[in-house]
Amino acid sequence: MARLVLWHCVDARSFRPLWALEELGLEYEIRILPFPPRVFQKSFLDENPLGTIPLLVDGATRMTESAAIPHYLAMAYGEGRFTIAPDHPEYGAYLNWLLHGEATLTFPQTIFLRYGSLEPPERRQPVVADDYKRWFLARLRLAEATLSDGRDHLVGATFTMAEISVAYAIMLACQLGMEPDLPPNVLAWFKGLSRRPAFLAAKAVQQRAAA
Ligand SMILES: N[C@@H](CCC(=O)N[C@@H](CS)C(=O)NCC(=O)O)C(=O)O
Repeated sequence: MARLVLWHCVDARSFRPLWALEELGLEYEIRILPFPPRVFQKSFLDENPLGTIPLLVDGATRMTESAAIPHYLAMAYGEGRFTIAPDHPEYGAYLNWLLHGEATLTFPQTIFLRYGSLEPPERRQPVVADDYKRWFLARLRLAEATLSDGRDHLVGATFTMAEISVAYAIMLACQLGMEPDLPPNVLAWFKGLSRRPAFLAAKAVQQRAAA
C-alpha cells in the first residue's frame, strides 16, 4: 500500500495536491469520493470531520488544506523541488502566491458556485453569486499585473507549487464559464501550465479512478 493517500473529488480543490504528486513523481493511492462527500459518503466524516477534500494522509500527518499540501510534499519528499527557499529574495512572494490562490481567489469562487448553482433553486441568490464573481475577477488584478511584464512565472524563474495554487483557481473559473472574463495574461499563463505533462497526468488519473 502506498504511504501517501489522497482523498479526492474530480476537479475539486484536491486537484492541487493531485497535480503536485504528479509533478514530483511520487507514489500514492487515490481515493475518489462523490461530491459533496458529507452528503453522499457520510463515512468520510470519520476520516475528516470537516467532510471536505482534499484529505492527504501520510502516516500520522493528515492535511486538509489544498494549498499547503503541494508545499508539504515538495519539502518532505521532493528535496524542495518546485519551492523557493527561505534565503531566496522571492521567498515571501512565493508564500504569498501559495496562499493567494486559495484564500483570495478560490474563496469568492465558492460563494459564486454555491449561491449560483449548488443550492436548491429556492435558496439561490443571483445577486450574491454575481457580486462574488466580480470580486473574484477583480482579485485577478495582481496576477495579471505580475504576468504583464513578459514574465513566464508568477514568482521565481521556473514553475513552483505556488503556481499550482493559483492555476487551480483559473481552472475552476474556466469550468464555471468565466473564461471569456479572464484577463489575457492570466489566461495565456494558465493555458501554458495546463499543457504540462503532470497536469495532463493528474487529469487522466482522476478520470481513470472515477471510472
Ligand atoms: N481551504 C480548503 C477548503 C476545502 C474545501 O472546502 N473543499 C471543498 C471542495 S473544493 C469541499 O470539500 N466541499 C464539500 C463541502 O463543503 O461539503 C482547501 O483549500 O483545501
